[in-house]
Amino acid sequence: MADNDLKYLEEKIGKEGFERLKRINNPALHSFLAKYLKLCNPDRVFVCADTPEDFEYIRQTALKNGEERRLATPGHTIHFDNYGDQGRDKKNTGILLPKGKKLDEAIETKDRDTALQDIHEVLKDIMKGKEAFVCFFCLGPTNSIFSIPAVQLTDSSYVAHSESILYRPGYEEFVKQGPNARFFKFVHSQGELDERKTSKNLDKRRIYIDLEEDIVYSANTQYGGNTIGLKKLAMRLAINRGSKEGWLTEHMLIMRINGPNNRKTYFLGAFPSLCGKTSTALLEGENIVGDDIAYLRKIDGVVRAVNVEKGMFGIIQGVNSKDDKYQWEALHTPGEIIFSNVLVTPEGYVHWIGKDGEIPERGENHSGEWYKGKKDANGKEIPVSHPNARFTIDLRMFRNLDIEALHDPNGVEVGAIVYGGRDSDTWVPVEEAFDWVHGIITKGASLESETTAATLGKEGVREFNLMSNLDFLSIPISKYIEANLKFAEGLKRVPKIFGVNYFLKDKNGQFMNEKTDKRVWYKWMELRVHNDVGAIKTPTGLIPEYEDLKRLFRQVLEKDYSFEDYTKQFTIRVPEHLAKIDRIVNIYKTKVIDPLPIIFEVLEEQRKRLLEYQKKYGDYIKPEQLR
Ligand code: SPV
Ligand code: MN
Repeated sequence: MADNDLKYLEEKIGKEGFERLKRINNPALHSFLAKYLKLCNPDRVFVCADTPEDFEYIRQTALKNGEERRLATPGHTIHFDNYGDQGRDKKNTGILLPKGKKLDEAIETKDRDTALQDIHEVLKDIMKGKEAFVCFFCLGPTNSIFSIPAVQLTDSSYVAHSESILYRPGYEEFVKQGPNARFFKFVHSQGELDERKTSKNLDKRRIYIDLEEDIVYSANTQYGGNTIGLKKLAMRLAINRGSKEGWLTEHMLIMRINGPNNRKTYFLGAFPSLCGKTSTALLEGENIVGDDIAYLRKIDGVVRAVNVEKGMFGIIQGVNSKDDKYQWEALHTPGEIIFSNVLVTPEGYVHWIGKDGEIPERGENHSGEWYKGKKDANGKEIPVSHPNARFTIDLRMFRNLDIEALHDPNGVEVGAIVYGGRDSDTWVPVEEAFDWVHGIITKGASLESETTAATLGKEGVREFNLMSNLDFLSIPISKYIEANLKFAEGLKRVPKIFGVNYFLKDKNGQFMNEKTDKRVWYKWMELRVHNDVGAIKTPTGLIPEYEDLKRLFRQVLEKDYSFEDYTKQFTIRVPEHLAKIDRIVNIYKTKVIDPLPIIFEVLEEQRKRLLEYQKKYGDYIKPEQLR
């Protein structure tokens, strides 16, 4: 069998590429590649061994075949996805479930046998006439307990290019690990393309995750969230693997908050898409380590985390020179950046929703030729860029990258974990949980968010999204929560847990905070991690004292923070909290298989506290009433 695979690969790939594969002593890898090259049947195969020439070849191919086009700024390119392929396709993304296994209803699944047959039919000869790329990456730092090698087979030079920006090269890691590599595998084809070089057969879009073989299949789509195998597709495989081995895969940013006297405290943050995650990771005055996915392990009694990636697939909507200094600067620097689904002007510059300056009169965007006032087939005005338009960039292009932390094989010690969603009316801007269990249950496992453009479907609907990880779960919800709860057992230092809310609105529907206010919340949390400031106990957690915030607003933002603003923002909204508990309890009772009793216990304790306080202080409790 192994000999046959090698023989086939040699014939199909040619000498140079084959020699590269042979250097990796791993029959399972060879047999995987032989199987899927046979099935997809490309005309040519390029094997990437991570030399500078290899990466240049991928970049040039993306330009040559029109998946990307050059922009005016050197190194910048534009890629378009099909108008109907602008976000993660939840409906067609599924975990393959063998007969007899069950997952919660909120997790999209497909019958494994049927789906495998289906995807093999879809993939048959799908790469005919095309070139395939075989690329090797390492999830997490190389040479580390966190490292997971991964191989990508794709016929999209855009996908291969994006991954070379986003992930650490992994060819040498494969060579080093040889037969011991327990690697993830990704097969992707963009399928037939239209004249704009976007995937045409969206009706045959498939994203299937097979946990049994650690393979993800993706076909007839280009949007990064559906195709960049190492991102959200690998995340499902990693959640499954981690759950068996006692470590966690989280949809979390990693950042360094700089405390007093050069103290460095590392934070993790979980936010659903389009809820300020990237702008938090790039907070002015602090340092980014990662903006999307983290692996967490317990090492020597503390929680340590790594960024799975080395680049960013960031949302560009709303990025402006005032609120997003580092992003603004990086996006205007020559260097390797792939913009996707933004407007390109005839001069080769880009524009997006919420960018500084005038909206250009015309150009080309995700809808094709675009002019101000253009409407779609349903008469809806098409904005200058898609709300989920993105940019792909190496983190090195950010001035505030903590590069040592990024590549530390041992990761960083986690001081705090922050959960936040798009919540117009319930949570205060920042609140500390009483302890780990209270935080995991009332913050993480109770996370809700009003929907955004990052997934296809209606916007603005409040949805349950525990730990902002629901879309990526590959194990039962209860098992996932249990793994989170247990994670703190036996630790000598337990990270603090906080909830934040950047989206609180007043009665008139206006946001109550400026975007930059979050800089203050993080400085406050940093001080709390080290017990440097006090806090006010409320029925739902611990909130800041006015004097501390007032001082921090002055120090960080040079702003006066009024007692009136503080009171409005930090008023405990009892009826909204009670309604939230009702919603969450109902979800766990009706939608979750075998819910953990501790969830109800902790939520009921919180309800009891809220009712007691309500009796004493009324529906809306001002912080000063609790001091
Ligand atoms: C997100 O939507 O959470 C992202 C982008 O980070 S995607 O790759 O689409 O998941
Ligand atoms: Mn994400």
